[in-house]
Formats: sequence, structure tokens, C-alpha cells
Amino acid sequence: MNILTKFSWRSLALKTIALAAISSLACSSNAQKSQISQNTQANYRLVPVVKGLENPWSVAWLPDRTMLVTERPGRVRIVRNGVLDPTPIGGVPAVFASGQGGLMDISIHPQFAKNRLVYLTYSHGTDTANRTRLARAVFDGKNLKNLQVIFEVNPVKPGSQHFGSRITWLPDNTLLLAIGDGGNPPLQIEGKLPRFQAQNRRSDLGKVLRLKDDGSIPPDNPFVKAANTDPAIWSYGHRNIQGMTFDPVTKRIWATEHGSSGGDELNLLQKGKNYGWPLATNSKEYGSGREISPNTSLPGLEDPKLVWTPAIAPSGLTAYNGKRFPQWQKNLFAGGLVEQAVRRIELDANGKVLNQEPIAIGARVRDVRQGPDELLYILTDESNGQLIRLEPAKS
Ligand SMILES: [Ca+2]
Repeated sequence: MNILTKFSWRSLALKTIALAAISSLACSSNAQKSQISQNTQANYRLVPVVKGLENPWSVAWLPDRTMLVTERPGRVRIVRNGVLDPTPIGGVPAVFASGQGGLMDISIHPQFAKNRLVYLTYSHGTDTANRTRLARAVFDGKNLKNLQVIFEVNPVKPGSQHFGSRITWLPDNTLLLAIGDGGNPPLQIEGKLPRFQAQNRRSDLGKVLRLKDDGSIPPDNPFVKAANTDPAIWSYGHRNIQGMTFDPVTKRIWATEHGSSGGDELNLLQKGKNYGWPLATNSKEYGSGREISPNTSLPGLEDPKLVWTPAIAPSGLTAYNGKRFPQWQKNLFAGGLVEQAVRRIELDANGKVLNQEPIAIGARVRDVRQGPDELLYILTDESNGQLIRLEPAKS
């Protein structure tokens, strides 16, 4: 493991990939082998909890610590006491399972103990016209019942890229919903490249939206009184957020988003702000490597707190506040699909990034969460995907 203290991204990123590749070989031969996190000297090991999940996307815990895991083709699985129930839960809506789309995030209502409401995001539609939907349903222990689609993205888009779609609850019981820009060139939406949706404030695409728990618009959203503006918008100028979390200690909202070629970002989300895509970006066009914008920063646009070039393809994000890894409190943990690692990110009291290091997993990481047992849980994006627990190694 290396320590990324300097910001010479190109050489450090290459070194990181080399080390991650070496570590992943070591991991795959012995998943429970202990590793040492260099800059905090935290001993940890990776313990496989469940195997045989098909492209798992998200994990959520019920109050009794039962885990619900989405599989992208369109199933929700139950894990009780570390055992995967062979029967998927019933009542899951039909999804448009293609490319990046399918059944995606799962989240339980903050008052689940009273209302038993479960929230799902999924792509719906056809190859030529599809969109992300947010639905909620009552979970009776075996099935979802009374499923209601409480929000759907406008406009529709073609193709099977950039759906978002993380759900993050805020303390006032509203939720944030991250929606991607709709896809890469040469796809078009309304006669333009999808990326221009991110700056189109009439569109839900390329946005973080804030909704009440029934899908309606909170009256204190930043643009409810603005002309020609979608009142659901919380922040805009996003390409494709795949990791988002609210830190209950610092009250900050963090999100990771994919760049095109390079230029992946960690952003500190604030109400009403513009995060730049595609007017200011560190990423380049796929294939040609041409500039997307001559600007990496512009007045009035929020700069990322961290840029990853080459791309790590961040997915899943959690703010760690547990007691099991006291050295890691106040750190962010970001999964990486391409890097096949979890980035541990150290922040100062103002939210400035001080340091980061990759924790090699040896497979594409789709989600990373802090569990109710204050350990870290990781989902790997594979046809035989795993749920892995990251726990302190016994000394
Ligand atoms: Ca940005």
C-alpha cells in the first residue's frame, strides 16, 4: 500500500495501479489475509460474507440488521446472519436491464420501524426511451407490497448509460437522488449531446434532486421560485454520480462522479450550486482524448475537492464514524470499479482532502457502506459478485 501525500497525479496514479494489481493477486489467493494500512497502521482483513450475487449494486440494513441487496438484473436478495436466502423477495418492479441500467439503489425510510417503507431506483423503458424511476413499497418480511412510483426522470433518453442513481436521506426526512447526464457521444437528447442536459435547469438529467419521502417537491428547494427551472433540483452540472453520502457528524454531503476519460471527482454538495459539467472538467473525450472543455475551473462553478486521473470509476461512498477503526473516523471510503479498490480519504476539519490511499479489493467495487456493526461492507460488481466485510485483523 502506498501513501498518496503528493499531488503529482500521473506518476502516483500509475504507481497506485501497479500496487493495486500486485495486492489484488495477493487478495484473490487468500481473501482473509491481513493487510496493513500504511499511514495509520490499521490492521485489517477482508472477509467474504456472501458469494453468488449477480452484479450487486447496493446494500441496506433493516433495524434487525437483516441486509437487503439489489442485483442489477432486477432482484432484491435477503442476507440474514450472514446467510443469503436463495429466494429473492417478491414484488420488485420490472426493470430495463441493459448496460449500466437495471435495479440500482436501495434505501430504507428513516422511520422504517414504523412504516416499513423501502425505496428503490431502477431504469425503466426501452432502448430508445428510458429513464430512472424512484419507487417505494412496504416490505412485509418476504415481499414488497403497495409499490408506488413516486418520481420519474424527465426527459427520457436513449441508450443504457448514466442513470445515476444513489439515494441519500437528510436529517429532515427529505432525500437526495443523483441522476446522470444521460450518456456519452454519439447519443443525443433533444438534438444535442446528453452532457448539455447537466446545465439545462429544466431537465432532471445531470442533477442531484431533493424530494420529500412521497416524491413531492420540498418548498425550500433552491429553485422552487426560479423561472424555467425544475423545482426538484438541489445541485446541477453533474456527469454521473455513483456514490453519495451524508456525514451525520460533520453534516456534509459528499458525492463521487465519473468523468469521461479521467477527471473523476469528489464533490462537497451544497444547495443550489453548479458543479461544472461539461463547462469545466479535467476529463477528456473517450477514444480521441480531445478536450471536452478548455477550462478545468471557472468563476461561479464549484471545483471538485479531489480529481482522479486516470479514472478510478468511483461507485459507493460512505463517511466512516464507527469505533471499530478509531484511526479511520471522519474518513471517507469510495469504491472504485476500474481501480478495483476502496479509496480511504482523510479530510481536515474544513473538509479539505489531506491524504488518500487505495485498499485493494481485487474486483470491481460497486458499493461501500458502514454497517450497523461499525464495520465496512463492500459489494463487488461481478456476475458472481460478493459481499465482503472489512474488519480489524486480530492481533
Ligand atoms: Ca465538476
